[in-house]
Amino acid sequence: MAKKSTDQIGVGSILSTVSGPSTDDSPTLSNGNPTPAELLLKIVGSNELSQSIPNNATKSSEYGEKARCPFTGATSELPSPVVGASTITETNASDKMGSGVPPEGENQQKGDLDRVRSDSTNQELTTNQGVSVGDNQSSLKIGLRGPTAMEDFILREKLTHFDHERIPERVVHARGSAAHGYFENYKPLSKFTKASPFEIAGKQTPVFVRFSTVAGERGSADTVRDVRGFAVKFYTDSGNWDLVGNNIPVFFIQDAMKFPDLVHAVKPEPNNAIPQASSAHDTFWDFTSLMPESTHMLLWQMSDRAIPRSYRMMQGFGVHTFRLVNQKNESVFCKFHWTPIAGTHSLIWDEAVKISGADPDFHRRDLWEAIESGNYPEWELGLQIFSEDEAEKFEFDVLDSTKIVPVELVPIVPVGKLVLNRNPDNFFAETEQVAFCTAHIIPGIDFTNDPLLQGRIHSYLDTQLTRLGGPNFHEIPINAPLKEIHNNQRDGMHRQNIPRGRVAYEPNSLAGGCPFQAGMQGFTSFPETIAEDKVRGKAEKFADHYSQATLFWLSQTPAEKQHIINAFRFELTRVQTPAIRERVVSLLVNVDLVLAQEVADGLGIALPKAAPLASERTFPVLDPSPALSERHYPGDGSIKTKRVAILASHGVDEVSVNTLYDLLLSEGAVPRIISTKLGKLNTSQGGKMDVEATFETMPNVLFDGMVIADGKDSIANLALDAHTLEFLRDQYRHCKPILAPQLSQTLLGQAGIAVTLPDGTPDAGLIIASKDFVKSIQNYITVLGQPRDFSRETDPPMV
Ligand code: HDE
Repeated sequence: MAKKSTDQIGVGSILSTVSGPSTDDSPTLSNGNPTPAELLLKIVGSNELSQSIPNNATKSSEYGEKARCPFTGATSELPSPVVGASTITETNASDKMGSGVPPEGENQQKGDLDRVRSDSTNQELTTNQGVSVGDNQSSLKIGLRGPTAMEDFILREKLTHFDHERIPERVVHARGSAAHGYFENYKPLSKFTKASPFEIAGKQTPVFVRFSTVAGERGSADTVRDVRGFAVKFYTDSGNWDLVGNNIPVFFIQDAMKFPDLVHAVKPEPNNAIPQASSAHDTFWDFTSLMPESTHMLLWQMSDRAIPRSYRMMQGFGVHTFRLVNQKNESVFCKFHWTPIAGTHSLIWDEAVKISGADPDFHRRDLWEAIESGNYPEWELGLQIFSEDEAEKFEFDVLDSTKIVPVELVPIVPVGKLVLNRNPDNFFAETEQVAFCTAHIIPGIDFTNDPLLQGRIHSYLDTQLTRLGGPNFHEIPINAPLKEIHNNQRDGMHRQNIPRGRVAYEPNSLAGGCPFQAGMQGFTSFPETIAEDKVRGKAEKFADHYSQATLFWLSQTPAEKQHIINAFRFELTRVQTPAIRERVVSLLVNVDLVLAQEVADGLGIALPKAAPLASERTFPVLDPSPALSERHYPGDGSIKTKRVAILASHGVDEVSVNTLYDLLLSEGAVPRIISTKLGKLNTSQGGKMDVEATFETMPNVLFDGMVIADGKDSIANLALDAHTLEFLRDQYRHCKPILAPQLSQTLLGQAGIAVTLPDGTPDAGLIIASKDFVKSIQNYITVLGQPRDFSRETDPPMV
């Protein structure tokens, strides 16, 4: 190598960003040379680093058999931190730039929500640029009565921001409510999965859970008849895992290709945008009656499952068959089940309709209030685990989302519990901006070839691009994983992360090969063997459209069956086209003749012929499965969070009400004194009692139970307000427990309420207080803690 005339030759190249010296010899900086030493270090170091990776050593592993076990990317240590810097000026610190300390190997954007929570206590009002606002009352005008000045940047900023406050709502599941909490694992599941939440006994993984209705718009009522979404985001230490399920274990369709059709059919009709949040219209039933695979789901949707009492009281299901994969890369199939500790409870249709008017936020409020009051909702997670060989032998296809795996075939193994213990700070920032995605899985969980699931893997990420405005929605704090993000994805709308260095590709030598691929430590797809033709179609077993619908029907209690009949009658009566009604009943003929006949009678039509079957094969009729009835999950008998109305007026007996109130409160219920208007009631003892809510603001449907307060005058006064009778009638009709004093029997009679059931047997839910009032209350509390007893029901209702 020729000797350079001066050691400083080459410094010019260091000072320039174009071209460089033709040799590896680094120049030396002599005293007085103004070139920063770091720049030399960076340039020289980069060359050294690049030399240390002379070629792509692992390239050959991408091919053939070797590709089955992805390699860990080759890396090389940086000779000095400055080599990885974007700029040597990074150490020039400021309040804005931060400390100037290189965040080597770290993504500081990670972490909990503390980094973005804000509070304005004792703070001045500012603009979005942080400028203190002197006057937030008036715009800047030319004279007190003059026009507004264009230069009023404060007004303009405020209005502009306001003008853009809305984002598109979710295409489906627009209406929802969410809460934070954790999942706690019972014991290691390493035999089946390496998924980190299931690694260790007692391990807690933070979660954010959003419940939703499907069809309604963002402002629609909570208690409509609909499927409920049950979406869980696990912030695991190996990245985010989203289990985006429903409260019904099956779905309407078998293939993602039909999802837009289904949703267009159920959403408000496109010509007049009617009806809101309801399947009771022609297009929904037109579509489903032509899609016999939806029959099973339709039975669930017409059952009480579609009008839950509370988000806290519904099951959740992953719906699809998923895979679990263990460290040895062995895989089993799996179905996910969430079972509420409070039991599975529903509303009655008449009640649900009235709640929609009385409190459209019924479920949102219920979830919020339960968490605020420390009654943290809990579910147990259970898994049905089975092998591919077992699945092959089932009469149905486990890749068909219109089918369940009966628990009689594969039992549910409890693996952990979910607890929701924290309400969000801000609805928009958290509940609205959370982006669930079925493609968010972690090592240990994998997909199956369920064609519905396969389509979802695409759709959830795609939809966020419109809804959240670009590909960086993962940076929105509620969506950001707790695990650090390191990749070469760059730019896009609303980018917040500031990646350090000049390298945004892989392989590279200039960043020492980083970030490097994780190889077998990272996510690897289960190597399922598939050798098939490319074809549009479905497997033969998918053509069984009715046997599980029949199974569901036969597994219901008589009252549940009646509710299903009534729901079909209601929905189809709202349908205007007789041919559609008839076609729906023709599907039901294939499910059960009693069901079909009852629905046909309800519609005033003759029983149509059965809809043609899609397959010649005969599918087995399965024995009823009690686990499919809601009554199988009565809950723990507690009355925690149950709302109890105590109807009172002037002349109320203060002593018995105090006893009642205290006992209910001590059991965790929420008693409220209800009367005609707010204010104080004169008690029969000469005291005063506060009214807490009125008949108008909290009508009967908002309570789980009611008590008529004792006191002769109070009862007489209540009888003068027709709301009382309405209250009583609906509580009775909706099969809710009533505690009534001896003196109120005339009032009960006025409301048309008999003390015995329609069949003449005693009514366990109507407790006439005995002399031992405490015992009566205790009886009442026991009944209130049970699922509703439907024995009062008649069709049509007599009260
Ligand atoms: Fe969804 N679904 N879905 N879905 N889904 C969405 O994603 C979609 C399906 C479910 O609280 C959307 O972020 C397709 C089954 C829940 O934010 C969208 C198909 C199940 C939520 C979408 C299905 C669900 C959604 C709308 C058939 C139960 C709310 C906004 C291939 C297992 C999540 C969004 C939340 C939301 C697409 C079928 C549950 C458009 C294409 C089956 C709980 O991406």
